[in-house]
Amino acid sequence: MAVQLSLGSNLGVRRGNLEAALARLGQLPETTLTRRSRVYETEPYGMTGQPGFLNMAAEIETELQPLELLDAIKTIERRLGRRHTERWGPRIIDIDIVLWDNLVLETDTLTVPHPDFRKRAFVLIPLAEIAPQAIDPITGMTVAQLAAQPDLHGRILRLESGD
Ligand code: A4P
Ligand code: MG
Repeated sequence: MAVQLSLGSNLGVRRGNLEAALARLGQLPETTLTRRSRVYETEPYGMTGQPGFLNMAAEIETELQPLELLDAIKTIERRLGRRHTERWGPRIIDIDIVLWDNLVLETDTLTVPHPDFRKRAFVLIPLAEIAPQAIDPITGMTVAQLAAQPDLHGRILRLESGD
């Protein structure tokens, strides 16, 4: 199954954190990293006064079940040194599951599609680079259409140019 992910970092060697996360995602069982977007500097959203974010999108092909992938993602986040953080606060690495084919899932620990992705430029613009035709099963809109909305939060500042 093709699964689209959003990655973000605003602490430490941000570019290195993203690369390390991608490498570990590609090493998961029954999983291949199939696409990755460019890396963008983005405006922090949700909590002001925190360091700027680097964001990117990736696509994997996986046979894992959704909760298995979520567990694996949390392990990767911990291994990369992420500690408990405030909601919306600074983090070494954040990996969110954005879309999982046409799956709609709501459990205590996992909501797919990601509940807030439709309003986030820092998720949609990178994702539109690698999966513009992916469809949000809730609204029926494509990623390209969602990314073209005028009132998105967490806007793109520029392409990343080294930490
Ligand atoms: N969870 C539920 N659904 C999902 C999903 N689809 N993917 C649960 C991943 N996790 C999901 O996440 C909290 C819990 O959400 C997880 O334990 C999982 O069971 P977390 O990553 O531990 O905590 P968080 O990231 O602080 O919370 P949250 O709500 O995910 O934060 P957001 O909404 O991701 O916001 N600004 C810019 N420019 N770029 C950013 O990347 N990121 C945030 C984080 C704020 N502002 C930002 C950025
Ligand atoms: Mg998260």
